[in-house]
Amino acid sequence: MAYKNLLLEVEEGIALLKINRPKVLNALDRETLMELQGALKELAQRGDVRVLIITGEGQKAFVAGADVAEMSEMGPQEAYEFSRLGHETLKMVEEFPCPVIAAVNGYALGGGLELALACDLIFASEGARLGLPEVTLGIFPGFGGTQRLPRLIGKARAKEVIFTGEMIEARRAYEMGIVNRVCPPERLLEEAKEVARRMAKNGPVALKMAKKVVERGYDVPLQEGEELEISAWANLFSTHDQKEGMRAFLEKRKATFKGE
Ligand code: DAK
Repeated sequence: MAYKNLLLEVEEGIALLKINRPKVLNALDRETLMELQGALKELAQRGDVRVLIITGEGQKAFVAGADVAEMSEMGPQEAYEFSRLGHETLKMVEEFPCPVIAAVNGYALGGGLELALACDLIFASEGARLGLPEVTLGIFPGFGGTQRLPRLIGKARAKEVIFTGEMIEARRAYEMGIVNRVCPPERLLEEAKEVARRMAKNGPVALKMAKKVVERGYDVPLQEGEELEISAWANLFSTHDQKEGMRAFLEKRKATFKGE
């Protein structure tokens, strides 16, 4: 399907999705969020996608936030609907049935950083700048930033980012544990694709279930998380891929996974 504000390609199981509004630094308006939902549904249904990479078009920005021009005119009802739309979209990213890598190629601000935080891994280019500047606009992060960032880096560090509203360099974001790795700008997409290809070789059902168990288990007491792990792990023994993966190891050959 063709999108107005997104560019989408799939090559050898790796989907590359670019937010494509470079004139406004890829700011997220309602139309783009709705298109994102459409693209995520399309990719999840295809069956041949093993890893998704999300990045921004152009040299300057991943996503510079929710579209301030559009938001500035909203009344409370529209703001409520916009908030729901944003939350639903990021939930779809978080629950996407394969690993998702954010390749942060420039500014990742506000809703843009919140989008990256909904991804499983964040790779950032050396010059990228990240932040949650919402308080400078008289609001606070509303697409999950107040929830996902403290869980990722702890309350004190998250509060520093949220309360100052200041941008941080990619290297500092790495030290804080927001970013998995920092790459030279010309290497960013290639490094994301290399890691994606390595993940894509593994059993798709195992990846999907591992992601689900990490996500669900993170927010529940340890014992409950362990129960989730036990049942999901045992269920894998009803799949073709578990049999194939273990047989291939014993027969000293490469496994051919089917995703079932
Ligand atoms: N929205 C709309 N347009 C934006 C934008 C944004 N977030 N960011 C940049 N642009 C536009 C600029 O207006 C400019 O447009 P023209 O003037 O050319 O028409 C163009 O992109 C280029 O930007 P600049 O000229 O400003 O470029 P600079 O290099 O000088 O500066 C910058 C880059 C990233 C430092 C600067 O653009 C900037 O500060 N942008 C705003 C960053 C920001 O505040 N982002 C956070 C937005 S608030 C909610 C949930 C979540 C949210 C909201 C509601 N609910 C619960 C309801 C999320 C909120 C946010 O994300």
